[in-house]
Amino acid sequence: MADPCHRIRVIDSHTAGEPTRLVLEGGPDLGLGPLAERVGRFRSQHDRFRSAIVNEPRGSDVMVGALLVPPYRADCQFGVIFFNNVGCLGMCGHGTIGLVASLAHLGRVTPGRVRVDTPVGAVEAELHRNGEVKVANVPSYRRAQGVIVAAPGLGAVRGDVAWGGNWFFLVEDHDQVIDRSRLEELTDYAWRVRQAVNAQGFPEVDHVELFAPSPATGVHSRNFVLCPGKAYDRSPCGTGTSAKLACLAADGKMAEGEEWVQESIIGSRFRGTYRWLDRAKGEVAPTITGSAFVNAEGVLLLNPRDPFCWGIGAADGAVER
Ligand code: PYC
Repeated sequence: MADPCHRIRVIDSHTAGEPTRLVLEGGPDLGLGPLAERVGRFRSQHDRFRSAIVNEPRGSDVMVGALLVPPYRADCQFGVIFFNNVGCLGMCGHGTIGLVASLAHLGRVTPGRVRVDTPVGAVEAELHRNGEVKVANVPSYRRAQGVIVAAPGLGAVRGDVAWGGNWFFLVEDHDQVIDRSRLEELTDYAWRVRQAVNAQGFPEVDHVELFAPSPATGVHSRNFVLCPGKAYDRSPCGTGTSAKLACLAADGKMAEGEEWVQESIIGSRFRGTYRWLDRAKGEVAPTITGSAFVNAEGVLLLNPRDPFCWGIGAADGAVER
């Protein structure tokens, strides 16, 4: 009997604890236009594919997918579309580090620079000989400072709205203890804050970041980052750290070229720097440095007879080829 399964070649990695599943072969054909257009097609025509890759039973809420595609920008060597359990991401810092580590594992990149096209702009990654990856992220900026929202059950919460490749609401001023033993409480708090931010004029904000000092020497801050699908980021979040750097720069709290060590809720770390692109607009060019480790190479099978072929909760139907 002919094998009815559609096969998808993937490579899994984690960056500072946060997983990335890179789709190498078997993904949908999205054409060759700009990635901002291709991600639109991915969203509207291939959402079941997204769900099949990252959702249960093959994945989990925390899994971030990365679809490797040909770049559109002539100066890029690779293109990528990032996605999670509920939709697509603009950029993904931990995912880009995972992408480069995975490509290095496959022998497709060597130490040095590589440019990657994404739906929100080109990023440049530098693979170091020790395996670390430094990502020069898209221009980042603060859109609104000291926004006060009335979060259900919490009262007034103040934070900044900033872009780092995704939209963030960054909260420093809160009564939460940022500790791994409090994941449920932190998730509940951040989710309520997100609801209020969305309801009060910032519908595009889908990530909430809570900050606190870290007890660790040499670490500037610890964060808890709640992602759009209610999973928390195990890494310090590359795009979230970029948004943080933009706020620090705008507040004059960190100098150009200085290093910021951002710790995640599980204790993993990214190092960040920035340089000014446009002081008047508050626009900075952030860099994020971290490490990723490949932990699986595999082939996913999409079996049309499997009632959960497209992931639990996804629409069922024929396998897309
Ligand atoms: O590292 O940018 C990031 C990221 C976004 C969502 C999860 N990780």
